[in-house]
Amino acid sequence: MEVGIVGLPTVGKTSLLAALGGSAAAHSGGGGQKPNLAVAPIPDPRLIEITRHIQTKKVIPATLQLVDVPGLHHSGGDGKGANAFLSHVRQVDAICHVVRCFEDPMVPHLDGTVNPARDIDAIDTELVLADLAVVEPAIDRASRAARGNDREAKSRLTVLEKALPILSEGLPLRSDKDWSKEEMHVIRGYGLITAMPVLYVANVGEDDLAGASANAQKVKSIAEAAGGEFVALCAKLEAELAEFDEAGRAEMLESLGLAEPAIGPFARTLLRLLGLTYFYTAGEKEVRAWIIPQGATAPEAAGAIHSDIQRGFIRAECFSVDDLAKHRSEKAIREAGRLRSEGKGYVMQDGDIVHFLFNV
Ligand SMILES: Nc1nc2c(ncn2[C@@H]2O[C@H](COP(=O)(O)OP(=O)(O)O)[C@@H](O)[C@H]2O)c(=O)[nH]1
Ligand SMILES: [Mg+2]
Repeated sequence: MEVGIVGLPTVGKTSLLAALGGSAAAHSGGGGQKPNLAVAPIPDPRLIEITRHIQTKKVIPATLQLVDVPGLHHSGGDGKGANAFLSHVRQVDAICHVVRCFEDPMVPHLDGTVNPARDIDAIDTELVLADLAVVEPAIDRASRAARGNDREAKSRLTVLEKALPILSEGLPLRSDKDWSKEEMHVIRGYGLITAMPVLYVANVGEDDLAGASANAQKVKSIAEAAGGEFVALCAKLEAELAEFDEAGRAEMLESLGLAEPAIGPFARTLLRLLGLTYFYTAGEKEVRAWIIPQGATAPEAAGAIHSDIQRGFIRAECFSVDDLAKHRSEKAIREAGRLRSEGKGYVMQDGDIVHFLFNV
């Protein structure tokens, strides 16, 4: 799962990347002119539960890939300034829009004051312009190709011509809820950012960790109106937390009254936004978490591991993490009649632990 982080300069994007991806990410940047990358393991209590009962050599959590896009700011209207940076987020699964809510005289805001609604509008405008800068020339190309009776170009053109008036009105493509699956496929092919699901992050001060301030609540209501998700966190504090060892982190979390580092709620919210869910494989060699779309069938889940396993799928032997917690071993699960044998049509359930039987 890949996420592109956008927002105005100095709102806390790099701090967030460092917080979520661990301290190593914090120092990979420099000047804020190049995109920073981080891979964040997603904490998962169920992985811990599984390894309490199944001895293994290696535990592999699912990961979140983060790309931090620097320097988005009023480009002067043509979207081209933003475009150079945004090329790095055209293939991500979701956008994380960081909004400054914290007050700090040591970190002057580019526009003088902290104003979430104004900032969100500025970035949204940049993103719409950046998509327009893709759609307009694409329409020219597609219409030329369509004249040559290229069927595929014709259907692309139809989608682009539906997108153009939305963007021309200054609206994100996701504001139209009626895109079909085929249309979304075309849109994804062009990497149009305003069609991607969006998670708004209110970067709050240390005195507002719950996100109760007027500023944070403003972000929340904008997120809801846009059909997006919302998380409040303090990026600076989280980045500091990431520097601690486990014991220090636990102590600091407790003193702050926080249940867990922000990567937990951040990742869970993203999974919900994207309609994703987990399954697990568990054996002597490794215990591993996999992310799949909700509603994926057993062969589709197998395909997340390897296309060969999907192609040669015979059946899936499944039990749930809850079964394992209750019966404590695979043998006991089998004896209790809780080991299921599922076929091609089986729809994966969140928290299934699976052995795939296949034939290539
Ligand atoms: N007080 C406070 N400062 C923050 C917070 N988040 C980031 N900062 C500071 O704001 C400055 C800019 O942050 P940075 O992450 O580099 O912003 P970026 O330009 O969006 O990548 C840095 O000095 C951070 O320490 C926060 O939640 N509270
Ligand atoms: Mg930065």
